[in-house]
Amino acid sequence: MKRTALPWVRLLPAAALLLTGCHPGHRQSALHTAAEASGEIARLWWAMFIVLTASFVLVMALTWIAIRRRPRTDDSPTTTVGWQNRFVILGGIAFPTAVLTWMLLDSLGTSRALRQPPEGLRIEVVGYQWWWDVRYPEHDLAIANEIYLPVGEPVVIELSSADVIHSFWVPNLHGKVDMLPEFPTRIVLRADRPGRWRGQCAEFCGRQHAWMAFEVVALPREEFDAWLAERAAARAALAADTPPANDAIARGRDVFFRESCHTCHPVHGTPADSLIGPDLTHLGTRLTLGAGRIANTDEALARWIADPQGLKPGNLMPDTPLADADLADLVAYLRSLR
Ligand code: HEC
Ligand SMILES: [Cu+2]
Repeated sequence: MKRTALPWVRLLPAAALLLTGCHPGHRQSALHTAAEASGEIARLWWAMFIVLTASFVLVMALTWIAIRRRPRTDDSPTTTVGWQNRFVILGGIAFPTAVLTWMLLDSLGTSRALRQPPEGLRIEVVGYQWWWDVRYPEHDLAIANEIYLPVGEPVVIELSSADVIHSFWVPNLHGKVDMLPEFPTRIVLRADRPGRWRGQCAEFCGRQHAWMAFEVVALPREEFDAWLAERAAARAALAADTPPANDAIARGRDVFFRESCHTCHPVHGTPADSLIGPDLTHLGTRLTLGAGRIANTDEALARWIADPQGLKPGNLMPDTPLADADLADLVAYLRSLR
């Protein structure tokens, strides 16, 4: 039989697919860890990867040898000899038992190491199709699709869902935890260093599951406190009904109420308080729009308001056709909410 030249070439498409996981930023990777918990998980992963790869290579080598052996002739003896029995007992029973027992014990040990007392800053995260409501109850603060936390301190994230089952996952910091409609769960995160990572819903939850992402930003304590203080000052200004900085913003606020945006989106200090969509009180500081769909810029925001269904088909915000001037004013208003 003629051998195909370079059979390895056929493996290239598969290798290329695998390589798509090698994003240079490693902002969403369980192997580029920035916390003790994710470090434990990565260690277990590597240990299993190495031991199981070695077992796989060994089994394949033995299979290869068996295939290549000269076939028995009919009159060869069929009784097994001592060394063959020992080989089956060691290789077929003792070795797999040892490997599986080690895997079980190491996994249990890792789970234990991941258990943390629920002490520290409290943050509530509620999953919605297809975005994340994020609240700091001790600071009367509500944002969406991003979580700011202080470096080096445990942060207790209390998880639940407003509709279907979602799953909270920031691979650089920790494992996955399900978010269930009527049964609160929690996870304790502790980032070892400042940074920005990407989280992702890890439980298929409907059409836009893939665009149910969020950002985690870990700041040194002083910067985190400054971030909280800036948000509190912005809310105080809204609550005091401070006049808008310019006419466009004032007109934009009117558009917001005229176009019924307030029937779904809360804004602090205004009559808008129904939580069907994300809280927009601090929208101007948001890193992304649409749970990671696009970066938050003036142009992107205008695009989102005019055509959320084009950007994220099936999401629960309707398209709102607006005159150009109204749209520009509305963008000015929303971007002024810092
Ligand atoms: C029927 C309820 C509803 C109405 C009305 C509505 N929205 Fe939304 N809006 C949503 C939902 C739900 C989302 C989240 C979509 C997603 O990411 O899956 C959203 C997302 C957004 C976002 C992105 C927020 C973020 O943090 O990513 C902005 C900005 C926004 N809406 C502005 C508006 C404006 C301005 C109006 C009025 C023209 C409006 N919305 C009307 C439900 C609504
Ligand atoms: Cu989800």
